[in-house]
Amino acid sequence: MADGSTRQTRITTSHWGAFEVDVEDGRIVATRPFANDPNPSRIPEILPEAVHHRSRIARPAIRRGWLSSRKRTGRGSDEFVDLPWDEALDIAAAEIDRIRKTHGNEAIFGGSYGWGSAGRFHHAQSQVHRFLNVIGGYVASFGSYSTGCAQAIMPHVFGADFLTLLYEHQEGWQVIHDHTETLVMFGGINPKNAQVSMGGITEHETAGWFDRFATKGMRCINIGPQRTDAPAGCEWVPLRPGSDTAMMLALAHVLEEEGLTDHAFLDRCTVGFDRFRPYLMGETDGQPKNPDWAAPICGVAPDTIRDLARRMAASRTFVTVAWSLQRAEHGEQPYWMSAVLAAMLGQIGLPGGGVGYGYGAIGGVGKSLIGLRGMTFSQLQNPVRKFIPVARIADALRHPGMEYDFNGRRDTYPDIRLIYWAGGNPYHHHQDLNALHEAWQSPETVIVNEPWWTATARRADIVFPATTPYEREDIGRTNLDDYLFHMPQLIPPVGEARDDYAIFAGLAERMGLGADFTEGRSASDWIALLYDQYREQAAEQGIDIPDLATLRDCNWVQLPIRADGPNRTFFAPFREDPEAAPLPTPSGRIEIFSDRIDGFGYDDCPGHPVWLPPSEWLGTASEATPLHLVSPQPGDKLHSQLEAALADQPGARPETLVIHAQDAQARGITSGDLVRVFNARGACRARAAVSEGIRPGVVALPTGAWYGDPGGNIDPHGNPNVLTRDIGTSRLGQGSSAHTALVQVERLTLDNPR
Ligand SMILES: Nc1nc2c(c(=O)[nH]1)N[C@H]1C(S)=C(S)[C@@H](COP(=O)(O)OP(=O)(O)OC[C@H]3O[C@@H](n4cnc5c(=O)[nH]c(N)nc54)[C@H](O)[C@@H]3O)O[C@H]1N2
Ligand SMILES: Nc1nc2c(c(=O)[nH]1)N[C@H]1C(S)=C(S)[C@@H](COP(=O)(O)OP(=O)(O)OC[C@H]3O[C@@H](n4cnc5c(=O)[nH]c(N)nc54)[C@H](O)[C@@H]3O)O[C@H]1N2
Ligand SMILES: [Mo]
Repeated sequence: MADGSTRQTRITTSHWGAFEVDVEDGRIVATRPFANDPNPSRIPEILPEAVHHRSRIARPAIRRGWLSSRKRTGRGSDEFVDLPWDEALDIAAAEIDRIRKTHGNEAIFGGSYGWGSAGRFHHAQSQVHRFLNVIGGYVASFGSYSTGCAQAIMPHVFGADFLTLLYEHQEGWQVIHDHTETLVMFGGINPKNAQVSMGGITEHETAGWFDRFATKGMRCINIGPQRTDAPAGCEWVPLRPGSDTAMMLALAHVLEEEGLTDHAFLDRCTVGFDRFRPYLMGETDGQPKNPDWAAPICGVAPDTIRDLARRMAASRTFVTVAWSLQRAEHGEQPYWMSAVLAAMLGQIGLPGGGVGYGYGAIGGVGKSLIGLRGMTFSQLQNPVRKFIPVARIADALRHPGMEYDFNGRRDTYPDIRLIYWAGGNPYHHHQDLNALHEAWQSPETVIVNEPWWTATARRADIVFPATTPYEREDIGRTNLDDYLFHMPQLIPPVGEARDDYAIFAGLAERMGLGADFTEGRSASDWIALLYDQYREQAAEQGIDIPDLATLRDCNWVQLPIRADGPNRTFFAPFREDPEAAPLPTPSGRIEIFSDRIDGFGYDDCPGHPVWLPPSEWLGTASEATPLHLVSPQPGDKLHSQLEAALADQPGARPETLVIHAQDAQARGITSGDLVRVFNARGACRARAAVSEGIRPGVVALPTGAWYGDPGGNIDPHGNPNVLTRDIGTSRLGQGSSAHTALVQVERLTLDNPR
C-alpha cells in the first residue's frame, strides 16, 4: 500500500477496464490507459475527483427520525446522525436480530441487486448474501435488470440457461468476421456499451471488429430508433421503438411467401412451426403479418422489409438482438421471434449464421475464451425459498401477500420488514422512482452499505460507509476476459470507510455468528485461499498461473485462454444431428411453439411469438405524451457510478436529451436549451441536443443522473427513471420495462423556469 510519502504508479482493473493509477500522499492523483488496451474507456479519468469527492460517506450514520422513534417516514428528507462504528454496528445487529426473531427471515429482503465493483473477494452482493445466509436466510431476487425477461423466456426456446447461452454458446467475433455476410442488428451494437463488462474487460475490441467488418465489406444493418446505436458506416433502418416483433414477423412472412424458408431445417431442428404458421399467414386472425401490415407499425417502408428479407435468405446472415429490446413491455416477443426468424433462415449452427443476444451490450460477449473455474467467495445456502423477480421490488413493498404470476408459477409477495442493500442503487436502476419512493416507506428498517451518498443511501435508516476497490486489496478476474489482475490497495480508506467484509463480520459477530461468517479468516486470508484454489484448478485444466506473491509483484498477467478457433457453440453439433445432440428443451428441438408456455395460459405471452402492442409507444401517443422515451446506458460512466464528480463538471447536468430536429423545431428548442421532460409519473430537467440521428417522435435520455427531489417536483439532474413505467414485461418474464414510456418535452425559459 502507498505509504503516503512518494508518488507511486500501479495498475488496477474495474468494470470498465484496466488502467494505471498515480498515487501521492494517500490520494489518487491521476489515471492513464492500460498499454495493452486498443480502445481504452475514458471513464477512469474522473476517478481522482470521484474517489475523494465530498459526497463520500465519512462515518456510519443513522437517520434521525429512525434513531429517535423508529419513524418510517422521513426517508430521503431526514438528516443523519453520525455514530462511532461500534455503536452503529450494535444498533444494526440488534435490529436485524429483532426482525428475524419477530417476523422470520422471510421478512428480510436481501436481493441487493446491483453491479457494485470489480474484484473477486470484495464483491458486495456475495458479501451481503453470505452474511444473510449465515443468520438464517433472506428473500432473494431472480434475474437482472439487464436480461431478466430473456432469462425467463429463452430457456423455453433454446433450453439452456440464458447466461450460459450468452457466454458459452454464442459465436465469437472472429467467426462472425470470417463467415457472416449480412449482420442484422436489432437495437444496434454500440461500442459505447461494450466499454464495460461485469468484473472487467481489458482489451476493448468491439470498435476494432467493426473496422475489420467494413474492410471486408460485410453489410451491417442497424435496426432501431438511433443511428448512433451502431458504429459509423453501418446502414440504419430507423424503427419505432417497441415494434421489432412486427418487423421480424414481416421478414418471416416474406420468407414464407416467397419460398425462402428452410423447411428442411425447421423439420429437423424445431417443433411447432405448424402451430405458428397460420398466425403468421393470417389464417387464424385474418391478418397476414406481411410488410404492408408491419410498415405503419414499425414506420419502415414495405419494400425495405422485403429487400432485407431476401438479402437475409440469400447470404450468410447473423441476427443480433440488443438487451434493450427485452427491457420493454412484451420483451419476450422480439427475443422469441428472433429465434424463429433465424430458424426459418435455417442458418443456426452454421459458422457466422443464426442469432445472438447482447453483442456490444457488454464487452465480454463474443470473446471466445476457455472457461476457468473458481475464485468464488461462497455465499453458502439460503434457507429461505421465497424470492421475487428482480424488477418487482416496488410491487412487493406495496402489496405484501398479493398473488402474482411468474414463469408458470403463482406466488405471493413477501412481507418485507427489513431491506439490506450493498453494491446496488435501486434509486438508479428501478423504474418510476417517485412511486418507489412512496413504496419505500413501508419497511421498518433499511440498511445500506455504500461509498457515496447516493439517493439510496439518503433513503436508508442505517448507512455504513464502504470502501471502494482502491482502498482494499483484491483479485480482478472474470470468465469473459483473458487477463488476471492483482488489485493493490492504493490508498487508505477514505474517511472511516470499511470493507463490506469487515462490516458483515462485525454484524455477524454481534449476533453470535462471527465464526460462521469469517471461518476465522481475515480478508487477506480469504484472498490467498481463493487464489490458491483457482490456481490449482487452472493447473488441472493445463493453464499455468503465477503464485500470489508473484502476481502481487507483476500486477497482472495475460492468460493463454483465447479460443478463437471454429465454432464452439452447442448449435453446430445440434444442427448436425439433433437426435444425438438435442437441446435441453422439452422436445430437444428449438421451440417455435412451446406447449409449456401455452399451458401457462398467459394472454400476454401465448404459446408462440406474437405481436402485442405495448401500452405506451408511438402507436398510443397522444397530445399529452407524443414522444417515445428510450433511456440507454450512459457513455461517460457505468450506471450511477462516479456520478457525483461528473455532475460537478461545468454544464454537465442536467443530462443530455437527444431530440429529432423536427420535434425540436415544433417546440422552439435548439441544442443547448434547457428542457422539461414530463408525463403523469414525473418530470425532469434535461439539456437538449438536436439531432438527425434519432427517429422523429423518439427522444433519448441516458440513465445515471442521480435522483433528486421526490414527489411531484421536477428532478433537477435528468434522471429518466422519474418518467419510466414500472410494470413487468409480462406474467412470464416480469422483467423491467424501462424502454416503454411516452413523454412530452417543453422548452424551459426565464418565464417558464419550473
Ligand atoms: N430507465 C432505465 N433504467 C435502467 C436501465 C435502462 O436501460 N433504462 N438499465 C438497467 C440495468 S441493465 C441495470 S444493470 C441497472 C444498474 O443498476 P445498479 O447496478 O444498481 O447501478 P450502479 O450505479 O452500478 O450501482 C452500484 C452501486 O454500488 C456502489 N458500490 C460500488 N462498489 C461498492 C462496494 O464495494 N461496496 C458497496 N457496498 N457498494 C459499492 C456504487 O457506488 C453504486 O451506488 O440499471 C437499470 N436501470
Ligand atoms: N458505458 C456504459 N456501458 C454499459 C453500461 C453503462 O452503464 N455504461 N451498462 C451495461 C449494462 S448493465 C447493460 S445491461 C448493457 C445494456 O445493453 P443494451 O440493453 O443493449 O443497451 P441500452 O443502452 O439499454 O440500449 C441500446 C439501444 O437500444 C435502443 N432501443 C431502445 N428501445 C428499442 C426498441 O424497442 N427497439 C430497438 N430496435 N432498439 C431499441 C436505444 O436506441 C438504445 O440506445 O450495457 C452495459 N454497458
Ligand atoms: Mo444491466
